[in-house]
Formats: sequence, C-alpha cells, structure tokens
Amino acid sequence: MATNRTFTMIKPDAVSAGNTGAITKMIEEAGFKIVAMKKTKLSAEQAGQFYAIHKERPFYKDLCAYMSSGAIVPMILEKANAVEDFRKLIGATDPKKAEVGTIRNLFATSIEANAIHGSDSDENAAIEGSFFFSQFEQF
Ligand code: YYY
Ligand code: MG
Repeated sequence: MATNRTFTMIKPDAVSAGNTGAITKMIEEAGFKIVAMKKTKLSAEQAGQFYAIHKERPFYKDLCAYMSSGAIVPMILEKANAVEDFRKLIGATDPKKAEVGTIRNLFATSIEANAIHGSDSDENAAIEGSFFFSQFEQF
C-alpha cells in the first residue's frame, strides 16, 4: 500500500543561490505538509552513503563531491500519493527535459546541480527520511 510520505532535500546549488524559500513555497502550495525540516551539510562520505545505490555509476564521485560542497535542506513531506506527486512537482533529472513550471525546470542549473531530490519509492522515502531525522524530529 502506498504511504503518504516522501523525502526531499534542497541541494547545494539551490540553497547557495538563495532559492530555499521559493522552493519551499512551491512545495507547500502544491499541498505537501512539512513533517520535518533542517539545514545541514553532508561530508563526502555521508553523501556517498546516501547515494550508495549509484556507487557503480560514472557520475558517482562527482555527485558525492557536489552534494557535500555546501549546505542542504532535507525535509520529510506528507500528502496523499506523496512519492509520485512529488516526482511530478520536481520534474525530470535532467533540467533540459524537465517540464515547464517544475522545480528543476525553474531552479536547476545542470543534470548534477539539479536543485532538489525526491524519493523514487515509498521504501526509499522511509530509508532516506530516517537517514536525516529521528522519530522525535517528525511532527
Ligand atoms: O532520482 P533523480 O535525482 O531524478 O535521479 P537519479 O537517477 O536517482 O540520480 C541521482 C542524482 O545523480 C541526480 O539527481 C543527479 C545525479 N546524476 C548525474 O549527475 N548525472 C547523471 N547522468 C545522472 C544523475
Ligand atoms: Mg533517484
């Protein structure tokens, strides 16, 4: 059964460009409730753990360096059909292919610096949420 939660993080390019507020506003206006949120920074090793599924991919090393290059804003979000609806709101991985009006279309600068993460399944949403937040940080 689909759960009603997903996990996201605003990535270093969007945080350093000052787009945290605009992106968070789009998320809330799309009907997602913020269950947990903070500003933090990953080490390259922690970024590697988070993206371990991509370990064998050619972009992995650059991705880990990029994801640990600056502050990020991770969040747990709640809404009916959260995972699927949130992937629609952020758009395709490559911003050149992201639909007009999606977060990546508006804020991403490249396929790597693509502004925001969105979980791809209920199972990964739960794993990724608990990577950043304890049960006492979820409201
Ligand atoms: O889920 P999503 O973020 O849309 O894409 P993934 O295929 O899971 O890749 C994770 C992450 O890796 C992506 O957001 C940017 C980066 N990446 C890259 O730098 N170059 C690629 N060719 C593919 C992905
Ligand atoms: Mg993914």
